[in-house]
Amino acid sequence: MITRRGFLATAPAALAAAARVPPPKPYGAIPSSRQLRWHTLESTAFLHFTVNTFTNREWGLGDEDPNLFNPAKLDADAIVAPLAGAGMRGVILTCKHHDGFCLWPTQTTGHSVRATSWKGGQGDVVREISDAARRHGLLFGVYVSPWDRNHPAYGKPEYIPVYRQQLTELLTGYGPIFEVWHDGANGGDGYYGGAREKRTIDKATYYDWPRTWDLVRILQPDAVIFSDVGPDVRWVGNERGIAGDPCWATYNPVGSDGGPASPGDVRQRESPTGTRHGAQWLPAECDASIRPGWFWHENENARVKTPAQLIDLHYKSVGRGATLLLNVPPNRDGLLSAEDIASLGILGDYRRATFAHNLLAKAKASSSQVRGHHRAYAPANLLDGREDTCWATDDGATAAEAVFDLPRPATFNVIRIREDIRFGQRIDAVAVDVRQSGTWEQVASATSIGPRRLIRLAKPILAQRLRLRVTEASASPVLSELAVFAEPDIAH
Ligand code: FUL
Repeated sequence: MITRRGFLATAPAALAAAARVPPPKPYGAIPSSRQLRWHTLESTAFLHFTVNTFTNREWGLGDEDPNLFNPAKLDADAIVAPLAGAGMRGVILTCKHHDGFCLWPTQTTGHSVRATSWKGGQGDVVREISDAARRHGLLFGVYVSPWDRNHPAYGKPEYIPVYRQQLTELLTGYGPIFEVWHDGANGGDGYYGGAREKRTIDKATYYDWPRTWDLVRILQPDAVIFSDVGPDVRWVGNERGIAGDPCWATYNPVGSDGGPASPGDVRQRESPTGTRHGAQWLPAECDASIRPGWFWHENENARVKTPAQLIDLHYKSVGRGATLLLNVPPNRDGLLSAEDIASLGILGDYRRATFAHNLLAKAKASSSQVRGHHRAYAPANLLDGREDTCWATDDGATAAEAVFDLPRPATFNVIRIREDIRFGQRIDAVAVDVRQSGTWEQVASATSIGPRRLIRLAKPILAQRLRLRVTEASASPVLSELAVFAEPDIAH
């Protein structure tokens, strides 16, 4: 049925239901199933915790007395609960940072919790945090620094099996792991078993990364692997956690000298934006700390990011289609500090209050095109709250529009748009209009969409009729959501 506006009405009867219309062919690189799951997490938390917490350093030298590590009141539930409350869906712990101290009772070195008097040498921080994560519904991930400033063999071939053994222990002893984080910082001064010298490694060859990644695939096939260059998730290229605009999920990493890239050696200027039409699906992860440093320092208690700063960061990371990895470092007691908990609490309140209800959910949707006139591709699918249903056009379309009529006017100031990324990143630009006194007025526009784009308007808008326009696309558009929300006052 063609309506007065020339759009296809999407009432069930108006669209064919019987004959199957094949889905569009995926465009370019597409996400793996492990990446698809990771995209749905949106925000995750980082816990930087080790001897540095007790020495007031950011990078330990590797000569620290393990006994310095004594988080006497460690309470993993008290750490994880505020993260869950803030909307974090996973947590990654620094099981070993550059100083080499292992937070679990590893067999690979004596430089671990076993050498401490904390819990009589019987403690295991990885066990406590991973168990608590599961109790609170969060996935658990591991950061294991390749650079080890304690180990005598670091820089020599004998260290590589040690690193792989450490990974093996972590990936076999602590249940499902959702992400394995390989830091790019590598080589330099260290204690190295007493040698106290500078050891430089060839970043491209020393670790033989492909073999280590194969090991991760065997031990935890569902885990995504993070590094500057993936292979599943890329570093966003800055430690402020800010994604580029645009931020493409596709990427062709290039080394800092223009040659091949490797973890720790990437030309950072392209990391925030990725590469339009890049050969790999390699989405950005935005790591940032709630404090100036990655580790807890008493003198930074007054410099914890405010709720408004965290909310702004949410829009500049999650809102640009990346995943946020927000570091909230435990203190010397083994707890989160009150300042951090307070900011996280308001972030959680804000997220719940803002994103609970799509104000467009009850709108009537119509569109310029529906793929094969089939209801499986109707614009009403944008409103059903599901990421596995879509509005799609016929092949060859590079622009399209959908109109949404609400039963009564609604006020909103946040817009969320998602592509159905199972079909690749197809859209290059969109605009959103509202109908005001008989004319369409553009209120927002964006370039990259991918898994998600959040647009926060400068002021709330009252409207009963909205229009989403795909203004540029490299392949026929396939979208899974349009939602609008009203921010609560907490944000201001
Ligand atoms: C960097 C490290 O050197 C920092 O200490 C921190 O762990 C950060 C997340 O990654 O490369």
